[in-house]
Amino acid sequence: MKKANVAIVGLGYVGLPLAILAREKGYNVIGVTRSQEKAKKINKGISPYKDKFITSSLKKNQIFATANPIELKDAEIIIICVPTPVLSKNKPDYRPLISACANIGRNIKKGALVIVESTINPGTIESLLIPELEKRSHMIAGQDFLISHCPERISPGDKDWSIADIPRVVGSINKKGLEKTVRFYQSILNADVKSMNTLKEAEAVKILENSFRDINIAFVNEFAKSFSLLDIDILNVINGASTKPFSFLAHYPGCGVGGHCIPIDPYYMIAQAKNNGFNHKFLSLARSINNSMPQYTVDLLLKKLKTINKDIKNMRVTILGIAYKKDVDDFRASPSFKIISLLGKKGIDVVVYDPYILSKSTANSLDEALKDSDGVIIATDHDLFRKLQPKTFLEKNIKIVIDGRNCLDKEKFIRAGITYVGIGR
Ligand code: SAJ
Repeated sequence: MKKANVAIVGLGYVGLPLAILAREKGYNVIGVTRSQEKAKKINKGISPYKDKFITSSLKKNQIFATANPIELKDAEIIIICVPTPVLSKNKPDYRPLISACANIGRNIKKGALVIVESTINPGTIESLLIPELEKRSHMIAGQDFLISHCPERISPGDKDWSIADIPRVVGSINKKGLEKTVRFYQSILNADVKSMNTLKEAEAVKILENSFRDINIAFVNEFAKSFSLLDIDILNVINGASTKPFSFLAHYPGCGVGGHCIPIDPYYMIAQAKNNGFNHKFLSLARSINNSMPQYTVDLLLKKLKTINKDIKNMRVTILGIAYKKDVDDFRASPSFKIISLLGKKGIDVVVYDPYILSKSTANSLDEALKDSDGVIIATDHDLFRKLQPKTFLEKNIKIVIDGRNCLDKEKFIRAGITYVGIGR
């Protein structure tokens, strides 16, 4: 059976792996991106960002990328994977999504199925996206075109969970849309596809699951602050609690919560609920706890730097890690930036190094980054940093290490005479 023409709108960390997977499964795939340069790279089989899966797969599964939305005209399935960030004051920014819907509306063919993967608030498709699509296409949703929501679930850089293995949920405008959407995902995934009763339920699933993660991280971050005053190592306690085979799910304290999902999605719900007269106190509190972790980490360092008989303005500090999580080159909402800014405000000379994110404003090597440093903060637990040994610091005469990701061997560093401080350990 001829496989449908599938168009993926948005070729970032979500859209590109999906485009490759659909191509792998035999669909004719067009990738639509705003960036001509990104389209050119992808058409040459070059991944626009560092990701081993993408780089190797693009060569085997060539997709056609374009910056011209008119190429959507032959697509039977159009999947929207554009970012849904927040504006200042953490208000949802739906502009990329509205713009994508406008482009789709102008080019969509009758009978097409639109699937939204971007993370959105419950009710957004009905209240915002369908009106935009109908206005631009002069068609009627549910009749002339179908629309569904299948919230993206991707864990960038996660070797254990590739996009094809992660179960999904689907909600749609009607039964026909639901069946068509479920069939499509069943044809590309090796995982279950669960049908939700409504679009809103599908939209709510993602917001709930990511808010769940954010509050759990805040929970352990608060315990980390409290346990550190009792000289209790929270990592050992979490490992102890993890022996409970039910109703405990380990999360880990750190110098902050970054990325394009976890620190963003709760703000979507907070804003939407506020419009409906409900105040998500718990989500807001969790967000403020997680947002306090960069300052908490810097305070740990400043306290130790005071033991050095040197004017703080003549000090140099090394930040190891810019990426928001290990072994990726994605730095969106990374707590590292807040840490760098807080230290800069103290007049401290800050040197940054991240093997995945090299630029003219960062050191080009670990050796260069550690030179003449008075103290180090590990802000990302890249494998390279997890393997660091005390001697690497001692040979540079660095005696203060703040482990913002609790990824080093604490006892070994303390035995080597290094002042080691973790987050809650
Ligand atoms: N973090 C902690 N403590 C934790 C876990 C994470 O401080 O216990 C921090 C990380 O350092 C990072 C941020 O939170 O800065 C986000 O980490 P993440 O592992 O949640 O990474 P993401 O943003 O790639 O999350 C994705 C999400 N997937 C989708 O939104 C579809 C999330 O729902 C997944 O739970 C997560 O991957 C995952 O499980 O890996």
